[in-house]
Amino acid sequence: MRERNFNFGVMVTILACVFGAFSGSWGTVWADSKSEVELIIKVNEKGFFDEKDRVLGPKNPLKVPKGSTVKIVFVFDEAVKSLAIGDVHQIAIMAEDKWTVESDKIWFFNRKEDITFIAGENGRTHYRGYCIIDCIGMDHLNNLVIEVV
Ligand SMILES: [Cu+2]
Repeated sequence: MRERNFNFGVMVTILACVFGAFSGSWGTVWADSKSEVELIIKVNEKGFFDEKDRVLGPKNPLKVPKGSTVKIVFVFDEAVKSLAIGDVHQIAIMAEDKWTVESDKIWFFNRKEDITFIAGENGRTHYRGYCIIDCIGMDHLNNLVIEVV
């Protein structure tokens, strides 16, 4: 009887571990909206735009909840008729303490890249996004603003 109970305990522990591993890998599905934020940002020679084509910048900052995992998907959005269709962009996000994360390059044949970070980690309150490649739109791709709220 004792041994049975012991085995049952082990089984529960194993199940708990398996469940824990699964819930971890399915975190994106189960997480509530506050802990995970996904933003899609279009990048073109005119600047950074949200999904509704509103220009993003100091007058229209992105706001992300403190402590949330923020995934930003940068999408290459140059018009086919524009010279900038041949451009390459690579976006860096820098916090006020100079902590930086960079996307991989986006261009005509690789249109989407994402970055992920924890909003407000180490007391950070805001981030700035800019293209680190000399491109046609470089004067407009220098002031994406992300505020931690
Ligand atoms: Cu660029």
